[in-house]
Amino acid sequence: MRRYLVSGFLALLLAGVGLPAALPVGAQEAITVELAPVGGSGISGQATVQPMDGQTMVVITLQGLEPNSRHAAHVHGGSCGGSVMYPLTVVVADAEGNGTSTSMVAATPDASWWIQVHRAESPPGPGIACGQVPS
Ligand SMILES: [Cu+2]
Repeated sequence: MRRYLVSGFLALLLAGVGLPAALPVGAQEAITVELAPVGGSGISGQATVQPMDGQTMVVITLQGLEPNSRHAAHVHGGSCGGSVMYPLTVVVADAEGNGTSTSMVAATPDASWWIQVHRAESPPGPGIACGQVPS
């Protein structure tokens, strides 16, 4: 029985399951956060939240943005409308409107984290996509 569990786990690791091929030392399992449209924006995507050594790497990917646009992103506390807990790297869209951002946050994630991307860079304006880190 145990052997099956172990080999199943290895198969998941080998299959990638959205993880880097080799996790950095101290890395824990990555958490996927669905970023849903806010206010009928039509913008959605995902954030990958990867705790490692007391810090957290947050990688945001969004589709449907204006080409070559820039968007402030934050970890908000308690809800999309909560106060900013941690600023994140600005999301930059390419010519096809696909946006990415990679940040390191000096804290570990929990369900009080809501990841939100805003309409503009500065001032950020309203949220366009937001999602809660699952507990
Ligand atoms: Cu924000």
